[in-house]
Amino acid sequence: SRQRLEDSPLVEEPSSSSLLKPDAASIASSIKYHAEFTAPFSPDNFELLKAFFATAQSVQDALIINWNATFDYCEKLNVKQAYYLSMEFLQGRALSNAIGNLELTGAYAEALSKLGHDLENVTVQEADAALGNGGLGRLASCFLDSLATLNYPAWGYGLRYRYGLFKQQITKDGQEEVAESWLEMGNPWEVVRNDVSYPVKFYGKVVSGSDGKRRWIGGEDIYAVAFDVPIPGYKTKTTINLRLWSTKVPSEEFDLSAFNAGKHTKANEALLNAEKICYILYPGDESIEGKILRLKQQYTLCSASLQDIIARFEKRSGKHVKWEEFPEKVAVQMNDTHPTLCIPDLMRILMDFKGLSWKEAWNITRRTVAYTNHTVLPEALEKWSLELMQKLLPRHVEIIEMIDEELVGTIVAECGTKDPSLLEKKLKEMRILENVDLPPAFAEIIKTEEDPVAPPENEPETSKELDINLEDEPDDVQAKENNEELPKPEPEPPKMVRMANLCVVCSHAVNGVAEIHSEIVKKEVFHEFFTLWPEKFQNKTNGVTPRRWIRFCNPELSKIITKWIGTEDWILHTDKLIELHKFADNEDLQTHWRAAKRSNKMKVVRFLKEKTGYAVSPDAMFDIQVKRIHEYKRQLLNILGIVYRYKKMKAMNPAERTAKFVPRVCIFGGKAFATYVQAKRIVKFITDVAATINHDPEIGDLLKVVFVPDYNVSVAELLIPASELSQHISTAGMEASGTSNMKFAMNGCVLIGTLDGANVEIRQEVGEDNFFLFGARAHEIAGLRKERVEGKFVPDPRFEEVKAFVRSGVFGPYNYDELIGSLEGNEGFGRADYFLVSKDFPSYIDCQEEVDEAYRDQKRWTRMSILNTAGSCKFSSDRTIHEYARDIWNIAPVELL
Ligand code: GPQ
Repeated sequence: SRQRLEDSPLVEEPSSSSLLKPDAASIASSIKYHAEFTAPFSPDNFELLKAFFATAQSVQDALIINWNATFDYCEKLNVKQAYYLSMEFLQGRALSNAIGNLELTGAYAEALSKLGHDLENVTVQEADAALGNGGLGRLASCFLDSLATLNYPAWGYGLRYRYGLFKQQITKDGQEEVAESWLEMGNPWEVVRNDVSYPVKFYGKVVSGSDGKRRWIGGEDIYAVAFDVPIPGYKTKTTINLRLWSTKVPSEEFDLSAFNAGKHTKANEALLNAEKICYILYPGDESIEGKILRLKQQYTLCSASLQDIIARFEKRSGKHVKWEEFPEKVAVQMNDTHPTLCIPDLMRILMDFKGLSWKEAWNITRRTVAYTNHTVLPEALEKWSLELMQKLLPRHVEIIEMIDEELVGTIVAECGTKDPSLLEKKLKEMRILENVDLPPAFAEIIKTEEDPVAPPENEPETSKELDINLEDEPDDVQAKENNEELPKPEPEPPKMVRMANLCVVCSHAVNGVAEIHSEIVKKEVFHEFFTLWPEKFQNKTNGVTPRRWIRFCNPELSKIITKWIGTEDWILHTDKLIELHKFADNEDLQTHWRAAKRSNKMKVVRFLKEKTGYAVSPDAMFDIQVKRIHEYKRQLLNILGIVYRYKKMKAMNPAERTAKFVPRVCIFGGKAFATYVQAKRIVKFITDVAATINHDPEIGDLLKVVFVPDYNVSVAELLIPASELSQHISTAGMEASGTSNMKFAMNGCVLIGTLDGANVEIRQEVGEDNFFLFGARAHEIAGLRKERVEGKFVPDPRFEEVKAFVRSGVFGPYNYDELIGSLEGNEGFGRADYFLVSKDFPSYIDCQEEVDEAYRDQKRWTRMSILNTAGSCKFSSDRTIHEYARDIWNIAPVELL
């Protein structure tokens, strides 16, 4: 049910001027105005960077008008609103997206040309907003675009990191990281709200007040300040808010007397301490580093966002706040476990400040929050040291302990005590606290012969170690001294808080991000919880916004699609793309389709030349793998496949070679987590293989390998439209979903992949004939690993041949022992090929032969390409967002007219 503006007597007619679209002349004068008055550059030049800022400011004016109107409207209607809490938003550039969504691209191009500038040259001046690591952050950004486009009352909440994801440089040693400072020149898209700021407390202690209420006092207080980024929807006035928090201290904290006494550093201590919380995006892509700063970041996001949400709820409630109605006005979505602290924090605020009972607070919290899981990698399931958390957030730990105790009660009640080992197993798997004694009330009932939890004999005194952590500066010397002095008792297993368990227990909905992933979540990762509460578990297959990922990044293909479908409605209703199906063999369409691809390839040819110096042929097949570098994503399988191909080529004469192989440009891109040594070796190996092959005169254009430095959203927007084959080749069961696979399919790219993540659904939608499938299935993986470890696996001779070839030193003097060794045995560098590269290698290279064969028949290939676009309609984030709104948030669109 759509609530429309005209239904509401409270809202005045919007002024007619805001309904009119500005023409090129008025845009040009607005740009000129901003060039003179607001662009942060001296008046004596109107160069490109200044043109960008002035243009962005003029767009921002329009966005703010719509932002205000959307805000006022939601305020007046007081509808239920969804809040997407995420530690990452990978927004990329905003200018071309904003003018595209406002349908002003043509007018802006004309206005700029009047001022002597070219729109495209201006848009590339913008630095990517890289407040995210990869898929998880980009998903959050696609969701914002869909929420605004579909007129849902929703906001995003995140942190305003001063330094986004590092810039990657490729040198002779592989990857090097350089700090990225996207705010250096200023950010035209944000509005600082100095009046919207909240205190956030750390450390201190909890005491009981005379009223019996718990009070968290002392410690250090910092302030979170709101920076609002307007997010425009496509073809709608709705402009939602991405509220990013920055941290500071109030000016009275500045120690003036210390400064006057010449102690300048001391005077600034508090400020620095607060500000450093938002210095850097934590590079935590699917790995968890137990760092205090990260926990401070997470709590800042949760605490500030909840205070803001609650303040809004109270304001909109008027005089009589009914807390039981909170879940009817507010839905909080936790993007993975990073914002889990909003659970105990909401409980805390409701009980300690709003006077609610435990039971009332619990019911409200449960009905409000929901959790999305994005990974099944065990090392990525967040855990925090209980002790550390106790120091930093003592009141929250009390609440978490209570929730854990109630959970133990539920498990005991459900399972009974007749089968102690079953009960024990369930408790071990499900409890929020790990390696912590059972609450006293249960210790007696469940006492078994071999209680795995040791009784609390002496207080584990690790405060020394803790202090080191808290200070963020490990004092190795001191720690060593300590160790030497102490006798060596069995170390107690560390007490931990399992954030995912806390999320599952307290959320009313838990979802995975692709069908196969959601099944693994139910059957494996949270199996016991699923047995207890099957109704909580859902699937929400990811999606990507067709605005950024087809319409704006691939205008040429978009034009063709619009022409053949007969309308541009597909941008909002991607199911219309299915109509392309019936033209898949049409020669006229095929010709235009191939021409668009070629023109996109030409842009990449120029880009690669500029960035890497390599000249590649646009006539070769563009074969691309771009994503974070991770062993489970198996860039190593891809590059070893290329090495195999190269070795075969070298053994042939030129005529045989050209007859056998389709010319390919194999493109890689992606960042490795700075301390992930194996991932960095993979980058180095790829660049070494590239250097050898690209300089081999015998090979020429038949095979080129390029590692694109500093892969980011903007680079993706360039590469994806030019891609013909794209690789999504993770070990089955390990990639939760993947989202670039969806973008590639939309852009008429054929996928080679395993049955993993969203590949499974993509293959279903585009048709088995239009997807190159290979590799072991998810249910086989455990058995295959066991076989490997037991030494029963016999590798394919072609794999042995490739390894020997690498070891022979063809790719340079660098020692690849660790890299290649990880694919073998169990000793030395041997890691028994945990990701099963050797197992899938033969089926992968066989499959690559099929790819060559298909590509040789360009009609067949173009048909496959068209059918990929036609079959990609399910993967619009509009579909995903409608499902979240309906099944989890229970919110309805409100459209401003
Ligand atoms: N993902 Cl847990 C990330 O990008 N970072 C993370 O920290 C976690 C997950 C990805 C995941 O690997 C992909 O398979 C998904 O498509 C993506 O999240 C969005 O769900």
